[in-house]
Amino acid sequence: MKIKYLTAGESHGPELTAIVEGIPSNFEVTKEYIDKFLLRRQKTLGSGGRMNIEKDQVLITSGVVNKLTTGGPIALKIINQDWQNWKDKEIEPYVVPRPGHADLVGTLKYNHDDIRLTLERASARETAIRCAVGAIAHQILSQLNIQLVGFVSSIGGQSFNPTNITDITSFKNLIEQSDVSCPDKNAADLMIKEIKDARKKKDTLGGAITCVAINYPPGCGSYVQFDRKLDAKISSSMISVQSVKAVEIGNGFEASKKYGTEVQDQIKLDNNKIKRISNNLGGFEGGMSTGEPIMVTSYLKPISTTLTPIKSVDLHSGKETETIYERSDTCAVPRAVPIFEGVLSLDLLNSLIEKTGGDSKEEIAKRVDNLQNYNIEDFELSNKKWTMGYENE
Ligand code: EPS
Repeated sequence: MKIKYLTAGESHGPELTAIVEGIPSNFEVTKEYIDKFLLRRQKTLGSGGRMNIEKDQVLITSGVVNKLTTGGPIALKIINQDWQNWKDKEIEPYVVPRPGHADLVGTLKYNHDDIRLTLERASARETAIRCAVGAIAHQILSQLNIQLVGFVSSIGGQSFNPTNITDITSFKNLIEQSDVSCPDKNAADLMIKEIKDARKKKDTLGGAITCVAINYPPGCGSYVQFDRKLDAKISSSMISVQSVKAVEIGNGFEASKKYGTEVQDQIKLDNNKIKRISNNLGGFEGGMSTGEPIMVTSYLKPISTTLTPIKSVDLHSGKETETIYERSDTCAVPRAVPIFEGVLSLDLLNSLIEKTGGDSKEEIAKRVDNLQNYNIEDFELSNKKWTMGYENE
């Protein structure tokens, strides 16, 4: 791993913090770019009261000087505005775990005296700082001519599955203008209705977010060892985002139901450029990027805090009971898009730097440009008979 990062902070504590290590020098990284990601993460449709309290903005206190990365560790923080409401508060005991949240197992595992000690750190509030870290990688990728965009591809039973994304800029504008981060107006209207219905029913909803990266060079990741497969690494990162229960690369779910001849992305030549007739495998073969658009969909379960009580047990009295409602979102999917863009950007940037080597933008950019422009003449096959010799036989 070239890029490493850690986050810290409790949901209702004073602040969230991150340290990011391994970012090369001389890339532009700005507060403005990161704050735009944070603003998108605060989208209101489907959100609960907390998003009216927070005004997330990043503070960059190390590793970026005069808007350029130095190559040193980057330190970030976001102040929790809600801390003002919590710092002198007498906190009610929290003894009934919400099924689906970390409450029950976390309290058991860490032998906490109150469930809140678990939920404070397990909370998806942590995604605010992860989103800020990811925005750095996203901004750097854009300087290497790699564009990455995420959108909502389903909410509840309503979905939107575009077949081909060519004009990523106009797509991006449509996503940003949509209340549910879905570029298709008809699908978006149906999704909005789903969220409103769920709220009326005092329930919550999940959905899916698809991220697409264009111009990502071939040959990042590797088939030679299980832990070097880039699609596997990405899947693990996506699952680590709160609420995610499944990850799909390309059209993975549909592909599992079809014939091989229908699924493989067949290869053709366009002058001396190698092209594919489809992208069902989402830009990956053998754990390596192919140069085709990277396509990753993350599936989020509905939020655990439901207005309608559900069965649980009181961990203090030891009796069966029902959950007690605390303020929460109905559906966090519309505002989660920049988190996934950021998390995917981090894996893509990391793997790219592993492939190119280099410590500065100047070293890396040249090598990336070469990789992005490969063609049939870059192969050096001898086309001669050979034997597979091992000296110890
Ligand atoms: C969350 C519960 C809610 C969400 C929170 C995630 O917070 P609160 O308990 O303060 O109402 O709003 O998400 C955020 C605070 C955020 O910034 O995304 C949970 O339990 O996971």
